[in-house]
Amino acid sequence: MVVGRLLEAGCGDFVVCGGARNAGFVALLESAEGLQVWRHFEERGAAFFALGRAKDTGRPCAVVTTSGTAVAECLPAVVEAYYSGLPLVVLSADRPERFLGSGAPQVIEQEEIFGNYAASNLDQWNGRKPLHLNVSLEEEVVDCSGWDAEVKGFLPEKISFEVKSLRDFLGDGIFKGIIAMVGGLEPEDREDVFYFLRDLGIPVVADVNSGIRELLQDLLVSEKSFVGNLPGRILRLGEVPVGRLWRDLESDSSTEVLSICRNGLPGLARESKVIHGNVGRVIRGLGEVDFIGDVRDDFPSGRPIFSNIDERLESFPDSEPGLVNLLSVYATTGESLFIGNSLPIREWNEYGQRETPYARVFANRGANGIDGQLSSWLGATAETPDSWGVFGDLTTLYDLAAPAMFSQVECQGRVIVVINNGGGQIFEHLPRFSQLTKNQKEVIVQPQDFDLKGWAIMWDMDYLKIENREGFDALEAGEKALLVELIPNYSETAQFYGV
Ligand SMILES: Cc1ncc(C[n+]2csc(CCOP(=O)(O)OP(=O)(O)O)c2C)c(N)n1
Repeated sequence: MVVGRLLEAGCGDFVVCGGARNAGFVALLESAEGLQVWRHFEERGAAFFALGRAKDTGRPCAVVTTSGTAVAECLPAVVEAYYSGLPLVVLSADRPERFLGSGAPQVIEQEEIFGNYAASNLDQWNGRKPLHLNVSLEEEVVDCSGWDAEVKGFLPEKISFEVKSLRDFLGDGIFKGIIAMVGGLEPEDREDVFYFLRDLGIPVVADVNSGIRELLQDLLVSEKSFVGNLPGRILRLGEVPVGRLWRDLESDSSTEVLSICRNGLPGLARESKVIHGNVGRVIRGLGEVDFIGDVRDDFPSGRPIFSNIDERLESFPDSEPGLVNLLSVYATTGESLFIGNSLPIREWNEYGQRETPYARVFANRGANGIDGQLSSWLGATAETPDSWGVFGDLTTLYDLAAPAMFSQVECQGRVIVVINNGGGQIFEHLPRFSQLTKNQKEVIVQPQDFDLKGWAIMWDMDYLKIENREGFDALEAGEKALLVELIPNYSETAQFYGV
């Protein structure tokens, strides 16, 4: 029986969506003890929630759907899981084979619907990408009596990797002209990466979702130090870095790049090298490196750029970067932090505080979507009190039903911050944006002026609107989730960015 086989593969976490075709699965899962079963009414959010569970636990989590478009709703989360190398499972109920191609209600081509993005054979699944199990079922009552659910350990296939290219890349131990760029890291890789970089002593551009940005203090440089002055070699560790510098590498192939990452993808369309493996294991595999020479004389000190940023933050405290900076200080009090895509993660990297590490940090950087962000956050922090999530306004509008999970997840001290800057303001930063017509700009930015208070009432959240620095004084999380609508001062933001 397929559910039993999933338990053997280490999957004990299920997000079950309603439907008649999958009623047998529902009955079975609801009757079992020792399983973690969540309920949701919409599959897109449920699949992202399951993705978040897999991020949190490092183990597979399955979303269970009925037949028809319900299965198709899981595609965005499956794609995200694929690029993040996460074991998201879709268990879909299908109508019996004789219905295929008939056009009968809720009958679609479900087999292999996720194409390359998901494995479909449990026996050959390596536990490092999504898995889709599609099961034809009659609508029948399932007898669950005497079922003893036992979840086994999760043993993803070990990726074998080589470290020679890393050794060659580091060369003779004089690390002149090398910098490290650290993208999102799995929690288990963080310690190895931190000590490795500290020993190497090379400059580091680190994203907040690396989880070690604030620990690297002395080595940390702003990526702006490299504008028009690209380093000779870049060692990328973890997910694809968020900032501009990585994108600039695309058009300049004089910088040699070596990536060490879990999905084995270069993250660049031009020539570069990749080691496919768990970053921590690859680094450990390198063993001792002879550290000779001193890189400091070549060190592009980040200090002038950081102090220039700090000055501007002080001059424009109610600008979007100013408020994000203050928010980043408040968020250190939380047990976990999820940072949404678009400007939130970029602004946090550039303007977030750099002194105090966050207990746990998450982001969805596999495919950089703005969809399913709140659901992923709730899944990743379902059991964590004092969880902070920070999202853009369009990102939030995309996932308005996510709080349907509030009744099942930990809400004590939960703070959801929506940076409501009236649309997709990231596009204002595009180089060509100013040349567009007013209409073209509106189509791209999708300006909106919704007041999110109504949304807070709908899902029974506490609500606080913050429009300036002083507004933070009233920020106090309680038993219920707190929605903070953060509204940056438009003209200060424009001045901050020198527009
Ligand atoms: C699913 C999806 N659709 C579209 C995009 C393209 N996109 C990137 S950022 C963005 C706007 C995000 O707006 P908002 O959430 O308000 O954040 P802000 O840019 O203001 O920080 C869009 C539409 C995407 N990344 N993912």
